[in-house]
Amino acid sequence: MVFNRESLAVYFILGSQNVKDKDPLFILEEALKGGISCFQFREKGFSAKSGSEKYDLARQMQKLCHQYRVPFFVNDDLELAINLNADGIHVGQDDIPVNQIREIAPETMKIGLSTTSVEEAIEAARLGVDYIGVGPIFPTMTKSDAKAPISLSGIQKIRNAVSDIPIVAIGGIELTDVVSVRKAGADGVAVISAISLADEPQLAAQAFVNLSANQ
Ligand code: TZP
Ligand code: MG
Repeated sequence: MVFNRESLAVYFILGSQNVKDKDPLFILEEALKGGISCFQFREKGFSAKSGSEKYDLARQMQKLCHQYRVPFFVNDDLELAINLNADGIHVGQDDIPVNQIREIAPETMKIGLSTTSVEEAIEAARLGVDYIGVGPIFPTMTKSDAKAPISLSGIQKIRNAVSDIPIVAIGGIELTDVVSVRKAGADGVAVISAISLADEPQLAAQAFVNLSANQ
């Protein structure tokens, strides 16, 4: 599966906890039809699946992603990522360190790391991760322990500090933010609720894709 900077354009993230009245697999397929460029399975929180239920959902999501030739990332769970031979793993600052991932995971597995400050971004670049997540940009209802929003100026500061590392911006991003987020220096937007809670997830995804073209 090809993963590069362009893969970050419309990076959709989903777990079963992020849906209301629709099946997560249905939402993912709609988003894929809409043209998302990357996907991350993020099963988190009190209602999150675990064990074989989590594994089965991940496997089905991976299969869908690959039908649409979209890279499949796993959040946090390195064992799951390895068992599925996922295209990538995404970790936060408090998760398994990047150097440890490299010791255990196949060399081809891409690594994404969440950052909220210039210092964290510089360290991530030094570690040579494949991309950094930057945020939260705006307030978000989706992550209960999210840090304070860093706004568009936070993206600019990080972009200036790390030169060319691929950046995906996350946190409270809506359709109307795409152009300004890209202008601030991000290579793409990572979204959960703007697609997962949309009445028509395919149309929402498509709108993100259209707004991201020519950026
Ligand atoms: N990390 C920082 S903000 C966030 C994560 C996982 C949640 C993003 O969700 P939404 O619904 O796009 O604001
Ligand atoms: Mg984490």
